[in-house]
Amino acid sequence: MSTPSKLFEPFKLGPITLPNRLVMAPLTRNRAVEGLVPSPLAVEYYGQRASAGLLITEASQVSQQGQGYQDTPGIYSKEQVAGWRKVTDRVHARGGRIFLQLWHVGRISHISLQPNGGAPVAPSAVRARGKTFVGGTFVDISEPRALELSEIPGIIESFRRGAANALEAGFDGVEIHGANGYLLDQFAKDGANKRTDAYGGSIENRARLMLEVANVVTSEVGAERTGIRIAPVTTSNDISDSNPQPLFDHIVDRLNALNLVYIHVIEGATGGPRDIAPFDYGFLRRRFKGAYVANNGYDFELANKALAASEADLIAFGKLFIANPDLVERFRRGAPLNTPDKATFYGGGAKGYTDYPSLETADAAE
Ligand code: 8OZ
Repeated sequence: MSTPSKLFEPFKLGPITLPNRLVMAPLTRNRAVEGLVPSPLAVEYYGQRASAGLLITEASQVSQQGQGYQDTPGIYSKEQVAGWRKVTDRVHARGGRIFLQLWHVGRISHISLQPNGGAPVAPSAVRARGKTFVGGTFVDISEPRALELSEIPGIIESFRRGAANALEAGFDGVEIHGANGYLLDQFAKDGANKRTDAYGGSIENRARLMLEVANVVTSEVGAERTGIRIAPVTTSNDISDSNPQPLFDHIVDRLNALNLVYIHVIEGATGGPRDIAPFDYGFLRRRFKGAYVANNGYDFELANKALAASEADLIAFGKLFIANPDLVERFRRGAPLNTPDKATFYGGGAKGYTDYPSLETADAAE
């Protein structure tokens, strides 16, 4: 007899009911086609995973300026909205629910992707040490320029428009990408933000852009359909903060006041160790009255433990969903899992994208 698992209990997320507690984490796959439109393969890929309690799309830039890697999909053109509509139609036809992740990379970009070959934008002109992927190879991240105060309303507007487009494309909601060293995280953290205006210095000032974005997005689509992803201590994309606990205590307090439906918290180093730095996630959990989505390195056992201890409401799985379209059913049956193939994570076609077998297709093939 296996112990009953809370993972398979339904959960009410704002106006929608999730049939289980498994969330497919947002996963960059670099397979968008002409015009940075999701491809027919993306329709298949998300459709195959519709049994997840909730799907979150790969990060999707809200403007050309917000792009930092080749072949990532956008949510700013009519063609992109039409492409995403095919994805949401397929997921809904399969009985699923899907949010779109709204993204601006800020300084994590390369001039070749930027409008008129200009510098990527950032809170401050501080280059991130690291590489991005463009033109089929890894290249150094470009030197950014600091955004003018007068440009900030345009950034906020691009998120608002992205959120409106997501609804038009049929999404059930949106997730704001506030994590992993991208624009909103760059503003929030003092390793990247050296500004001396209303968007720099104090915690309140550094958190301002993320909260202003959250405010316009919730006004556009409703707080009950808006989540946000944060990564308090991640070191991804050369990001750091000298004192993340009070920063994120403040951010979560303010998100709570805006009634966001969930916070999606990457605990530890994104895709890496969970214990790189001391941080009290329980404090965020207790402060926030919406749902807590936990992510990073969870497996079946750790997920059950976190749910049983009420440390989280939902658990987001990344690599496991890449390799197991029917992860819910595999967990339910205690079936073996397919192994994710790193070589096909970023870019390419069907291989390593839509060809991982489900139990059903594996059975049928026998
Ligand atoms: C992997 C490769 C490129 C981008 C993130 C959007 O870390 C990403 C990303 C992940 O949030």
